[in-house]
Amino acid sequence: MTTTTLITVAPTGAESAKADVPALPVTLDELVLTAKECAALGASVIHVHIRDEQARPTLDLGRLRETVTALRESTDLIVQLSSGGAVTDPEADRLRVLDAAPDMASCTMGTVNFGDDVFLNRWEFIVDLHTRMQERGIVPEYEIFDLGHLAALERLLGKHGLPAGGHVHVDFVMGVPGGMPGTTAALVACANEVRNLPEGTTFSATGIGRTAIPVLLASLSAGGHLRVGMEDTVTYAKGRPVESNMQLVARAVGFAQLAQRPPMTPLDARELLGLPTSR
Ligand code: KMH
Ligand code: ZN
Repeated sequence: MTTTTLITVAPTGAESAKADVPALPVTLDELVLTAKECAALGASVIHVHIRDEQARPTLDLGRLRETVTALRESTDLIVQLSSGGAVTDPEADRLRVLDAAPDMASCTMGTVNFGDDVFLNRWEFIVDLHTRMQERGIVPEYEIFDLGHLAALERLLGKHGLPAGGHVHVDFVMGVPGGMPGTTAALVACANEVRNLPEGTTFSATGIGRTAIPVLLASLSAGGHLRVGMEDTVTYAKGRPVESNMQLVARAVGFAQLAQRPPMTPLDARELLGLPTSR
């Protein structure tokens, strides 16, 4: 079992409105400040969704480029852009995210009901994302919302080869209404399925809403890594809104230390994920 923990912060997402969640970082300045704070606590990867002037989700390429540059200038975090965007984003815009040349991008491994919406990820689209990332040296994080998405990943790698860098890393996104539940049993089922993927495949996990803590504990005990942040959780405890992403990262770091698997440095995370060790 790995002796350290890769901690990813997902600070913003595309689902919460700033009006409902005032602590959500939506401007570039807010995002950079959050990134610095979370890096200081022990995060090594940042999963990024951006917002426009009105704080609405956007995949505007100019803003994405500016965001990648600003995060690189101010932190040594691994910058992972979301190619998932919002459920309303067209495929062409989601593919264009790669033009912002991040270190990593997400790649969701199948369609899933997403609350009252559908998060559409057609097979051809997944293949397109995967192969474009291979060509450009962008390392994917394969997002797994359901057990079948792992079977789809096995098929993808079998037909189209390993990702850039040669290492496979997946993230279990658990507890989305319409996806797999955020339970220990579901996490163990996924961890078992990971054994069918290339040797050395690593996983992180995040639990949406109230599944955050059970998923975090289950992932640590199963040898997995952690993703936390206000994209996934806006309530810290019953009746207590999250005050900042720092609060969630600090909690994850605390649990990781209790598990005697302290946070991984960004440099170690780069080595683990198959990224170049310098930019
Ligand atoms: N916002 C969700 C529809 C990703 O970032 O790749 C998709 C999502 C996954 O958050
Ligand atoms: Zn996301």
